[in-house]
Amino acid sequence: MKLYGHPLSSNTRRVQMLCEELKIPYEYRKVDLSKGEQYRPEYLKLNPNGKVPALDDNGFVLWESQAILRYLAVKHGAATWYPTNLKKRAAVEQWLDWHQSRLAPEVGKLAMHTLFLGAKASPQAIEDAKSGLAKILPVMENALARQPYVASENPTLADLAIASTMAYLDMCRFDLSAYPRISDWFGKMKARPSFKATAAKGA
Ligand SMILES: N[C@@H](CCC(=O)N[C@@H](CS)C(=O)NCC(=O)O)C(=O)O
Repeated sequence: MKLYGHPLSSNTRRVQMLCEELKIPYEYRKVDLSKGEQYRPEYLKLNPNGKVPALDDNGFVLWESQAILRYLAVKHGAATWYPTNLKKRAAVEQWLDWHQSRLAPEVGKLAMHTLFLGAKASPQAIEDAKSGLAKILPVMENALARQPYVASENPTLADLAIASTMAYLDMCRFDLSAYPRISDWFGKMKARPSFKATAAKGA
């Protein structure tokens, strides 16, 4: 199995985290985003969106990191990470959707303008992302009052997805102290070997 990704990509990282958790061996192929390799014709045949990650599982090609998470979890029978029980699975789906449609865009905007855009960064965009997060994060903070992980008593695909994105909040030195349950949860996720093993190296 080949995983095409980039070391600074949180979208790649969540797939790598699941592979670490489930001990799934894979060959890592770096797509150098800084050189525009994601737009090379041979890569666009794998992922026509020009984005990482992409998975090639013995000729079966899949893109969209959360679709890859679901595929690998089902393939490897990882029922604690992706429950088979209808309602338990629906709760994981809810948080995966929340992550992708609510959290990731705001964290992405904050990271882009804080870390990557240099002179083109917009202070207004940073403020907008922070006010977006001030509306979104309380939803997760309240959910963690009910159980220790977002969808369940144990970590699921949703926690991997959220933790991989929140790694960028740390890089942006975003203050999470107003959210004590998120801070505890994030501490537990960061302590997992899968998080440590997938920290950006050789970007
Ligand atoms: N929804 C996609 C997002 C993929 C994505 O945006 N990847 C970024 C890196 S984290 C990328 O490849 N950007 C390169 C570009 O836009 O040129 C997923 O979850 O896989």
